Amino acid sequence: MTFEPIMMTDKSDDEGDLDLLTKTKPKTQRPPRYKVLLLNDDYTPMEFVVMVLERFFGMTHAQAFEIMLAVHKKGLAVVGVFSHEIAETKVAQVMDFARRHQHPLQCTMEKEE
Ligand code: TYC
Repeated sequence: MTFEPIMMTDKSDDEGDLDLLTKTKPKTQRPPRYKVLLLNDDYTPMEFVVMVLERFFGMTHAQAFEIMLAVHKKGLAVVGVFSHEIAETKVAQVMDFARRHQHPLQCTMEKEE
């Protein structure tokens, strides 16, 4: 007794969903992340910026002082990366806190990559 190979010319017969499993690249969608940036200015007191970083970004005093100095020297720094909603909330909290204390401190967000 001999076995003849059967030529499959129509992938609709027994290949089924294997096509999807083997040939379709799974594109895992990750939600976009947003950098929150703090901008330097000439008037906002250093201690106020340190307080902002401690209060709204959960930094220790030493971390906050380091980042504040980086902003002061370089003009701006990323102070955190968050989902769109959290980033928006952080920016609003910082801007509102600065406005209430009459400091011109600016905080913005931008999409990562
Ligand atoms: N440049 C300010 C000063 O000399 C300090 C400062 C730091 C302001 C960081 C804003 O995001 C800032 N008083």
